[in-house]
Amino acid sequence: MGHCPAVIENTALSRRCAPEKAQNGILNMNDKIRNIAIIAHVDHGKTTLVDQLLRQSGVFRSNEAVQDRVMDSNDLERERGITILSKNTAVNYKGYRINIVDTPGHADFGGEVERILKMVDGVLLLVDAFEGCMPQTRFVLRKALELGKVPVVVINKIDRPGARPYEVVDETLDLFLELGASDEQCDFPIVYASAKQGVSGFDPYKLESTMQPLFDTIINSVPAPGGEEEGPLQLLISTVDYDDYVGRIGVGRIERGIAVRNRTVAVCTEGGEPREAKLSRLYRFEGLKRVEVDSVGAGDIVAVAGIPGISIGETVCDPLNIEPLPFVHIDEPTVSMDFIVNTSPFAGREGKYVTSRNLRDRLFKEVETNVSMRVEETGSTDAFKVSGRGELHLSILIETMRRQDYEFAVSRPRVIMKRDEHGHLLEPIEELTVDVPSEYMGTVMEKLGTRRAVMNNMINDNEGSVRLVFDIPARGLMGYRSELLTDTRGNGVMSHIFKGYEPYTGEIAERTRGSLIASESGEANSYGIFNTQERGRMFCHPGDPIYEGQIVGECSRNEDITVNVCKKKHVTNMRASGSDESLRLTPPLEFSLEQCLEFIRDDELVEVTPKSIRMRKRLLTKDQRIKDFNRRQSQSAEEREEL
Ligand SMILES: Nc1nc2c(ncn2[C@@H]2O[C@H](COP(=O)(O)OP(=O)(O)OP(=O)(O)O)[C@@H](O)[C@H]2O)c(=O)[nH]1
Ligand SMILES: [Mg+2]
Repeated sequence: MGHCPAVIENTALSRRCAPEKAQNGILNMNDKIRNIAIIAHVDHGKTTLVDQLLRQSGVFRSNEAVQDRVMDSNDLERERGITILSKNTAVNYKGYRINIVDTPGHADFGGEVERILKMVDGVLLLVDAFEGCMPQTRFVLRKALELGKVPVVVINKIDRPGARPYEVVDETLDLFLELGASDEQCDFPIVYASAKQGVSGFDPYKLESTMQPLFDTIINSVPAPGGEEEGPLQLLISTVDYDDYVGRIGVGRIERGIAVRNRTVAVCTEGGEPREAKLSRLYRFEGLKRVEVDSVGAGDIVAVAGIPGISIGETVCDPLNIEPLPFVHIDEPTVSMDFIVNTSPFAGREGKYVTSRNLRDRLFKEVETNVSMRVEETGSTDAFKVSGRGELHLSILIETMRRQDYEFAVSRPRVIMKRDEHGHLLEPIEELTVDVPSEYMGTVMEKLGTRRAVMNNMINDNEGSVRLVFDIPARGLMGYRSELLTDTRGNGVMSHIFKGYEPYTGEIAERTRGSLIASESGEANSYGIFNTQERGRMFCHPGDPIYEGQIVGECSRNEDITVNVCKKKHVTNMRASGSDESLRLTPPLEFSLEQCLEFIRDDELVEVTPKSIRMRKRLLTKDQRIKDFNRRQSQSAEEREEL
C-alpha cells in the first residue's frame, strides 16, 4: 500500500481479509446477494465501470462486440454522453449475485439517486483520481450516509496523466468527516481502478489486471440485504420502466416475504387507498436482460409487470397484511417553464401530437416516473407549468418529447422563488465550481461578479489551473455555460449543485441585445438576409421557411427591430451588375435547444417540433405588439396614479 494514510490502509486490507460472515449470525437465503448503487459526480466513470463489471463477470460472449457505456441505452444518453435515467443490472461473481444500479451524475437528476438508494445496502462512491471530490460527490455521498448505506470508495481513472490518488483519498476522507459520517462509515475500504482499462487494486501503483479486487471488496464489505422471507410480502417500487409488450414495469426491492407469480397483491402508498392487482410476471435482472422467474425472495431486486398504473413510491403488499413503506423525501423543483400548444403559423406541419389534450396527457404521464418533476394546470387550457430541478432536467424532457413527435412551444425558464415566514423573498442559490487555466481567472471572476456570484474558495493546483468555488443565484447561472466556454476558449469546466433558498440578491442585468423579427412570412433568401445582416447576427439560411413574428437574428442594439429576410430583389429585364451569388452572407448562428432557452425573453417563445427549433415573439404581428406595449404602459401609469 506504499504511502497510503494509515487509517485507510488498515481498512482496505483488513476488510478484504475478513472472513465471510453471515449477517447477525443468521444464515439467510439471500446471503449470496449484494445490492449496490454506483454514485459519483458527473463523468467520473460510473457507466464505464458497469461495463467492466458486466464484461468481467462473463455477461457477454468472448467474441461479442459490445458498445461502450452499454447501460446508457437511450438515444439522448448516447448523444450527450451522460446518464439520464438510473438503470438496473446484475452480475454473478463467485456464486454471488450482485445487483447493480447505475445512477446519473448530473445534479439535475439528483432526485433519481435519492430514491435509488432505497434499493441498495452499499454504494460504490467513485472519485476521479485527477479531479477529486466535486459538488455532486458531496451531494450523493451525503444522501448515502444519511440513509446509512455502506460505502466503498473507488478512486477511478488512475490511468489519467496527473492522477493524484493519495491526495484524492485524503480529500474523500475529509468529505466524509465534513458530512458527519460515523466512525464506521469513515472506515471505508478503498479500491483504485481504471474502469476504462478494466484494472483495479489496493495499491494505485500496482494494479491487478482485472476487476477482481473490486468484486471481492463488494462481497466482503457490503452486507447481504437481510430481511425475512417468512413474513408477508412488502415490496417498495423505486423505479418504473415501460415495455411495449407487458406495459408498465415496477422495479424495487423486496423488503419482506416472497413475491410469487400470479399471486394477488395489494398496492398502496402511506395513507392511500389500497387497490388489488395480480403479479402476472416477475423478472430478475441478469446482465442487460430481464429474465422471467416464478418467485423472488426478500432482499432481492425484482421487476414486476401486470399492475396497472404502478407508480414510484408505492408498496406491493400481501392483501391480508397491508403495510405501506415510507418513501424518501425528494428535493423540490427550482426552475419552471410553460409548455404551450404550438400556435405558430407552421403548427402541425412537422409533428404528430399537437393538441392541448396531447400535450396534457404526455406531461402528466411524465410525472408518474420523473419524480422530481411537477406539472400544473394554468389559467389557460393551452398552457401547462412544468417545474424541474434545473434547466437540463427540463430540456431533456423537451428533447425527448420532440423525438416522440410532439410539437409545442416553451417559455423562458424561471427560477422558483419562495417567501420566508416574514414575507421576505427567497431565491435558490447554487454552489458553482469552475476549473480554468489561471490566465482566464480574471475574466471568469468578472463575469460571475455581474451575475451576483460570491467567491468562497480558490484552490491553485500549481500546474497552471485554478479551481474557483462560488455561491450564485440560480438566475445568474442561466446561460453561463456557453459564456464560460467562449471566454476560456473551451478550457473552462463548471459544475453546480443546489445549495438552498436564501434571501433575494437583487437584479441581474439581462441580455443587452434585442431580436431581429421577421415582418413577413415567406421563404428567406440571400438578398433579404444580406440586407439584414448588418443589423446583427442572423439565425436563418436562405431557403428557410419564415413566418411573421419569428426571430431571425440577434439585433446588435438593445432593441427589437422588424426586418424582412424574405424580401426579393426587384426583377428587371436588364442583368443587374452583381448577381445574388456575389452577395456575401455571414454564416448564421446555429443555436442548440439550451441556447435558444437562454436567449429568449419573457415576451418570446421557443417553438419545438420534431424537425425544427425556432424562436418567436409571443405576439406575432407588430400591431399586436404595439397594442400590448401601449396597454402595459397605460396600466403602469394607472398604477402610478393610484399610488
Ligand atoms: N482515462 C480514463 N477515462 C475514463 C475512465 N473511466 C471512464 N472514463 C471516461 O470518462 C468519461 C465519462 O464516463 P462515463 O462512464 O460516461 O461517466 P459517468 O460517471 O457514467 O457519467 P454520468 O452518468 O453522465 O454521470 C468517458 O469518456 C469515459 O471513457 C478511466 O478509468 N480512465
Ligand atoms: Mg453514466
